[in-house]
Amino acid sequence: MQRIVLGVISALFVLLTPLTAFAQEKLHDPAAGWYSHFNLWLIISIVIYLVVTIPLIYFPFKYRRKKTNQDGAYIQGNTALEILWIVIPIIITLLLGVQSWALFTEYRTVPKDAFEAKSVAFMYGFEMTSPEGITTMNELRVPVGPVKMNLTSKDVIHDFAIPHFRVREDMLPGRTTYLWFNAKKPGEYPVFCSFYCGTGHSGMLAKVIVMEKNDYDEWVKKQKGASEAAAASPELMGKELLDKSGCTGCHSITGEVKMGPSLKGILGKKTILADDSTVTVDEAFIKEKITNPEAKRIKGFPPVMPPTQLKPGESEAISAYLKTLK
Ligand code: HEC
Ligand SMILES: [Cu+2]
Repeated sequence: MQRIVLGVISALFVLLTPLTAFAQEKLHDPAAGWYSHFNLWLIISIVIYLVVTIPLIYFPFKYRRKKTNQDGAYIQGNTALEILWIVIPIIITLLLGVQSWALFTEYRTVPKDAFEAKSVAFMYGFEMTSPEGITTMNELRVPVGPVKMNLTSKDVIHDFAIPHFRVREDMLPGRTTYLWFNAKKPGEYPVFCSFYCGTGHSGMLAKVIVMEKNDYDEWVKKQKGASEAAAASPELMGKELLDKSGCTGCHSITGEVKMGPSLKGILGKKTILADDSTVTVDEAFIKEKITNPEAKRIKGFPPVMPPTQLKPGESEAISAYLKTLK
């Protein structure tokens, strides 16, 4: 009997060791590690399911009472079986534990040469900053390769999730968290907020755009050129501010109504406030609306516009740009 037990245990080890080794080798990419991890759990779960379910169905037929007053067999226990069903689960649990730990470590250990970007969440959007200091809204461009994201939040708890890369991490006000992923193929990958954060939560959509290294470098050059041009012209600076401050996530400049009213032709327009009074939109109103949106809510829209802190001259630049939108 002992021989059988020992035989089964060593067979299990022989079977399972290559599996962990295989998983280890693929772990350079957390997403790939996640696949082998998932598959291992799936295989083990199916085996356990069958080991339990097949006898469960078969035994009631095989050992059913065949004559009335038939006595059941008197079974006192089976040492070998008991050892087996203690030892095998221990081995399986240890194996899954070691695997999980290895995968967790992979998720937390960022490769040294990783591209390092930053995202700050707010109600409702993601501000992204590239290592070169270029800020974009709800859109992050990265070159092919490992990417580390430093994450934080301006207001409430959000969560940065990229399903394609099998990563997600909470974004907490007052604390910086991180995640990393291996962006292997150029393309666009959706980003979601996966922590319910308020009425605009479902609209917190962004994307990671993975580019070839030289395409990325070219994009960086172009952005730098654009911000130099913007510094020379308030209209251009206003346009850039509108994108950078997240306004365009909620406001179109084309007349289309998104989360908030369109900003097209807004200057000089009469607007109805939540208390049914009417105001004419001028530069002072726009400045107040940006820094303290609470004060004058517009009728017919949810009161979700967040306050934005502006540097001197920025509100004037935004108004200058809005004037150009006829
Ligand atoms: C989360 C979405 C959101 C963001 C971000 C946002 N707004 Fe708004 N905005 C709204 C909504 C909704 C309203 C209407 C309700 C209200 O007054 O709060 C509004 C109203 C306005 C109005 C008044 C419009 C009118 O018809 O009179 C202006 C001007 C405005 N926003 C400018 C901005 C600017 C500039 C920014 C960027 C600094 C910005 N908003 C950012 C949602 C947003
Ligand atoms: Cu959110």
